[in-house]
Amino acid sequence: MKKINFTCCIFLMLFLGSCSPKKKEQTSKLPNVIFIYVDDLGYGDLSCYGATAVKTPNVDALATGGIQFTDAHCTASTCTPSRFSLLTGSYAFRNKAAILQGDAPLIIDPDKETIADMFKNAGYSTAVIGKWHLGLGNGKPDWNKEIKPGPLEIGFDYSFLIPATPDRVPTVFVENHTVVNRDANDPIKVNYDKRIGTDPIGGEDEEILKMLADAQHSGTVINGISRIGYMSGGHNAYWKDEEFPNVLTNKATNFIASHTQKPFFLYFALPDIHVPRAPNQRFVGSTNMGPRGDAIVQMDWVTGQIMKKLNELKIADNTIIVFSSDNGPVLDDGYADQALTNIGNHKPSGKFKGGKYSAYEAGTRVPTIVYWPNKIRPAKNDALISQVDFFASFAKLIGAKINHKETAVDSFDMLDALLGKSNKGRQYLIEEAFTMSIRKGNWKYIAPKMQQPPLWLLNKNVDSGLQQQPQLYDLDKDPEEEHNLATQMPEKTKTLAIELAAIMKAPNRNMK
Ligand code: NG6
Ligand code: CA
Repeated sequence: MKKINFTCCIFLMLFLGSCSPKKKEQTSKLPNVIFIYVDDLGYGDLSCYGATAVKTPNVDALATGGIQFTDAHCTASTCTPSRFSLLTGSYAFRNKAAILQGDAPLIIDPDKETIADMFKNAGYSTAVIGKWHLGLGNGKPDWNKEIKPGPLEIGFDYSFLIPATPDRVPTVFVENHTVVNRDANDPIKVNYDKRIGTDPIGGEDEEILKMLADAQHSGTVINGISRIGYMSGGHNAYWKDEEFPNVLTNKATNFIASHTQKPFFLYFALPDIHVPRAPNQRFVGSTNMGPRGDAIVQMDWVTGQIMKKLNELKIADNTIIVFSSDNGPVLDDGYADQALTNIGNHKPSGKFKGGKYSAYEAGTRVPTIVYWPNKIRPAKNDALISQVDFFASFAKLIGAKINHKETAVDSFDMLDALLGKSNKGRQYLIEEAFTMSIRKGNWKYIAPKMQQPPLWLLNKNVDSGLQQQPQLYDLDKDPEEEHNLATQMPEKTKTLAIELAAIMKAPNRNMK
């Protein structure tokens, strides 16, 4: 049973009234909430976070008009766990959520309340548009029939999905329970173990490929790009990667435009700047960094289109935008797309170490902006914030009550920090990679290796931060995590190891 109580309107009117006395006429309505969730965008990838090799004017406008966080984190340095935490308010390691294949089952229990349920129960229309990667159905779904459970069973009224990642089959959109443009005469089959069908695969004929790929990405070739996994059939349903910005932006702006009467929650999960990076022609060449840089510009354009639509509809003042990323940056993620060779002076991780897959700071410290025009005073904020807290924080905002014994067990109310009324964040924050880390103020402890990373990662030029020894860093003095103080400061190391173990063992509401 999904239990929800809420005392929304009276609370909200009082709350909003206190935020902005001049705008009382708009406060009778709960604010719309949009999460713009970018894929693999690093701390240093936006001009508002210091990038100069790429210009991101639309996201920069959110930053200068909103709260720009300097120490906000997704929960993990890969996608599935971070998304799991964002939607459930609980850490993914409790559910052993790891990167999923495209035919994995839904990993969120439909009986558990999600952030989408929370909004829906408070009267919101809810939608997810874009990259899902949390599994669909009960495993190996039949893509030619109704596919469920999925987002509609966990609180979303509408969904339009890239089912897993753009580099994984099936390369088709799923709208609500159905593959878009499915064709009974050309049934879709998906297989992650062996080649199926007669379509070409990577490594056979370079001529047909838009870019070369590594062995894992050399499955079925679709739209000139070889993918992870094999599929046959569904030719009418194939997406065109270059059209993602148009297709997804249209879906998002249509959803917004048709929900102006009632508050809405839109989880807009962009496939940029994940591989395969195949930006639309109009963004090609807009940076000197090749497709990865151009994909950042494309992502910025998409963000601008959302803003444009909100302004056109005159609902921008009643809409909160949360902009962030699901994990840190990666250059080579399987395709030869010039990301490494054309990087020049650009620093995707900013001044931090690591990136996607890594236990170091840039694995989870990601650009994070909260924008609510005329309601919050623009500022930078250095509070320690985790995306796992969005659930409890937005519950507070809209007056929804959470029973933390079973719902959003790791989520704390950080609303004051998110709205820039305070710069007090968490005392403790967990970072998940192939090991676990804990932040406490300026201190960071990285536990010795807990999992064997996949072979392909070991062969890559990625420092995943895994060591046999504990690591301790003072991020105030050493934000680059170069000087391991664990041997020098055994007591501090031990205390943090014990505190990490305590949070990992069970949710601890006293360790905020
Ligand atoms: C990895 C893929 C990588 C990417 C990642 C998921 C290989 C060698 N690499 O397994 O390309 O798809 O999974 O990225 O297969 S994420 O952002 O969705 O977590
Ligand atoms: Ca990602």
